[in-house]
Amino acid sequence: MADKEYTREEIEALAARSIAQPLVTHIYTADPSAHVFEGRLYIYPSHDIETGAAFDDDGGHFQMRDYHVLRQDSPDGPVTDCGVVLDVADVPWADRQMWAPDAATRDGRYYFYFPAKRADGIFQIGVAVGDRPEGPFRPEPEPIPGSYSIDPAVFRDDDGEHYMYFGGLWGGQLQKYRDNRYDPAHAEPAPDEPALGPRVARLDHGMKHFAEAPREVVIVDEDGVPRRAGDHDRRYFEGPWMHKYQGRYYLSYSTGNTHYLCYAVADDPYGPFVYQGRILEPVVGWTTHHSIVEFGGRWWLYYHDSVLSGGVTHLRSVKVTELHYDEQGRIRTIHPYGG
Ligand code: FUB
Repeated sequence: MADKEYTREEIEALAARSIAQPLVTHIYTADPSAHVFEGRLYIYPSHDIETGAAFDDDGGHFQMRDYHVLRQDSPDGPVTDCGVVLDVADVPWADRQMWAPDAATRDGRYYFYFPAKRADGIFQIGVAVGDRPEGPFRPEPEPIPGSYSIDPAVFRDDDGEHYMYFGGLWGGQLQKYRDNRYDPAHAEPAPDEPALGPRVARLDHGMKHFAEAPREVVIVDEDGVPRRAGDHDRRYFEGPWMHKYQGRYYLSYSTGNTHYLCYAVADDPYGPFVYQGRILEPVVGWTTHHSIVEFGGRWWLYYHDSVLSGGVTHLRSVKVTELHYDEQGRIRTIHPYGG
């Protein structure tokens, strides 16, 4: 998971060819979860920092400590940094590594969901509550019971029910779970075995608990065969996002070590999801992570890359670009540096 080295000339060329610019440059931001609340765009990102932590395959160099919220009146308009909305020091159960968050609203309250490591090094997902989309958020004293791993993404269906999709491999620890139980001896399945999928659980109406045990989401090919664990170009790795387009459920995600954003479609929020293709080709930096939101009758991809930091994987910047569908509802692949 070490950085790819770029020369200054290479980075300058990539910056010049970039299809979008960082939303903000006074801080590093990543893993953007964008929502329309009260008619405006609110973006809930990770807040990347440099701590000097050593690189490792478990993402030990991602040592984020707090969260900011960004706001826009339109995707191509100015960005307001609403400031710090939650700090690890204020979360009784969390010790470190505040990774990719998300937010949702119900009955006039706002719920901020975030993964963090407990003192024993195990990731769980917490929730903090506020009265405004820009926070501040007051954390619950304990993580969400039954939650594990990273990258919560909360989707509101048309009937008002909310579903949390979550999970990430390697540093995200998803490979250590089977049937919602942790065993440090578990690893990724063998290459010819079915790949691990993200997990989904419906939230209860209080928004602080699962209403059911998390289920594993299956991604299949057009013949209904589950993706294999060795299919690194297409198997799920981390960063789930759910949106609905023309009545169908679109699950998008990162393939991790092959650096693609891909998607799969289903008729049910639990799946199975049929693999469709790529949304975004690789960006500068090891990770790729996104959200998809409709605003003003158009669709937008919020994503990140590491161009601003000169290619430093754990110092990323959120960007936004328009996303297009063809007549069959297929998403057209985006090339972040043109071409
Ligand atoms: O930002 C830390 C981690 O990197 C996220 O949780 C992953 O999705 C990846 O973007």
